[in-house]
This record gives sequence, structure tokens and C-alpha cells, in this order.
Amino acid sequence: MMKRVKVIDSHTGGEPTRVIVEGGPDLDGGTMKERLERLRDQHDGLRSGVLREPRGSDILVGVLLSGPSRPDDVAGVIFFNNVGYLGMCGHGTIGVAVTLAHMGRIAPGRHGLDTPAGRVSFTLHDSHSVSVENVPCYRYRKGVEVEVPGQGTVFGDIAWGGNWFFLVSDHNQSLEPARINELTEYCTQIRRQLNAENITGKDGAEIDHIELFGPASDQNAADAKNFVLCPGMAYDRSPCGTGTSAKLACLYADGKLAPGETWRQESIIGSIFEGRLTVRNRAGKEPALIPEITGSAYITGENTLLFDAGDPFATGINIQNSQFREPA
Ligand code: PYC
Repeated sequence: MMKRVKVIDSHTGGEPTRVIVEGGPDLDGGTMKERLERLRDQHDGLRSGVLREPRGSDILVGVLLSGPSRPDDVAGVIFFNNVGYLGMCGHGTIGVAVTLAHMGRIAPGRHGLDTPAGRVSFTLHDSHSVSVENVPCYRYRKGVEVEVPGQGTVFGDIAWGGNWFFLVSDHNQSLEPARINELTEYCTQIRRQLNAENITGKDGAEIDHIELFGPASDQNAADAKNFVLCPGMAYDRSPCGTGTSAKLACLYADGKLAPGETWRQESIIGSIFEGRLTVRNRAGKEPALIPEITGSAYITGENTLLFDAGDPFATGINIQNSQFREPA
């Protein structure tokens, strides 16, 4: 018995996205959150088999395309990586938009996507450039102190941009690609300590992304450079759409970014996203901060993955491929 799963691969600012376009389970029915739960509880081997070695690697973000739960959206999407599921993914949304265009399913213009974190709109400008209107972002806590063994006290903001981030600007790290192992180790220690001290996002949510900021390589081209440690041990090659959204929320809360003003976020490998905020009034509630993130994606492959029922690694190799593996 050979199972076949068709995927289309792309990268957004260097960060890869693998979209399952055929051969996934039929999750249609219910909200995207309910579908995510069904995928996780009943078909998790598909996630791990498609993303983990030997078919994938720990740097891939995967997407399962399904019909939307709202008829005016173009598709429903569930984002995942080598260790679990993501509420939202900015670079992945740009990758999905360019993939749908590559498949001939959409033309330039504005479209809606249904995600477990809520409705996300995007504008496809041409075959590569996309602006994503993300879910509302906000800063939850400012200047949270963490005692990191061997590193001393680190202060960071906790913010939501579709995922939970701990954002650190004041650190002793130089954000250079040659230091990726050291940066990974540093961020891993912060994340471990946040967990140990039970420092969380709202409602006890785990903070699974750590984001460091430093000066841009060229201050005429970008406002800051970041390094983002994703859940697991991979770092984001792109400037991270949800991480840039979390940054916009913090800048706005500090009075350093006005609505409509552009923030250019450089990634550790030099790719750039542009972000800006709109403030949307809501009856009886705090105004919502809506981030818009613009970046470009390129298709890198079309592939049919094969899963032999007798393959002992059909669901992937279940170790994290890193010398900095988190302790069990
Ligand atoms: O772009 O939001 C993002 C993202 C999250 C994890 C990897 N990329």
C-alpha cells in the first residue's frame, strides 16, 4: 500500500512553506479550530511524515489546504511544523497565496483565508508579492524580567501577533548569521526559563517564539534586524510575519509607531518584510490593532511524497536534528 501526498513548496524571504494540495485527510466540516484538533488527534502522522526527515526537515512549515468554513474565503488552512501546530503563520500565508496563484486558483486582488486563529485577508499584488492582513496583535506585558542561568537578567515584552512572542531588544548578542548556533542556544535558554518560571501569554498560553532585535545591516533599507527562534529548534529565515506583527504592537504601545507608518523588518539572513498597523474601532471593546505584513514568495518545487505502509519512517524520524535539542 502506497499513500501519495502532493505538495507544492515555496519560500518566503528564505523560509520554506510546504502546502499539501492533494492526499490529505478530509477535514471538511466544523470550524478551523475543530479541524486542527481532528488533524492533531487523528492524523498527526501526516504532519510529521510530510515535515520531518527523511521527506522534510525541521525548518519547514507545513500547510494543509481545505475548503473554508466560510463560503467567501478562498480556502481553509492549518499551519504546522516539525513539533506541532501554529495558530497563524505570516510567511506561510504569503507562501499559500503564491501557491494558490501558481495553481491558477486565484488572480491578483484581495482574498480571505480561514485559519484556526481567525480570518486572515491577503492581497496578491503579482505572482510573488503579497500583503497579509493579520489577526489583531497586542502587547500583553512590558519589561518582563527573566533570570537566565549563565546570562543574567533579561528583560522582554510578551506580545501576540498570531503566535506568542517574547521580544528582547536589550541583550548582549550580535545578530550575525555566523552566530546562528549561539543565538539559538541563547533563545533556547530564555524559552526554557520562561517555562520554568511559568511566564506565559494570556490564559496561560505557552510562549513558544523568542525574538531578538538588533540594528539593521543597512539602516537605509530596514529599521531593525531580528532573530526568531520558532517552536522546536529551527530559526525563522524570514523576518517572521507574526513576530513582526508582535513587534508592531510593542512599538505602537511605546508610542514609537503611528498607524499607517511603515516598519521594515530585516531577518537574520537579510530578507525584509514591511509592516504597518491600522487601528480599528470595535463597539464596546478596546480598538483592535490590525497588522499588515508585505513580503514575497517564490515556488521552489512540486512533488509527490510517497508513504509505503511498511516504511518504519513513514511518519518521519522522531528526534530533533540539533545539538541544542531541548531536554526531554
Ligand atoms: O512568519 O509568522 C511567521 C512564522 C511563524 C513561524 C515561522 N514563520
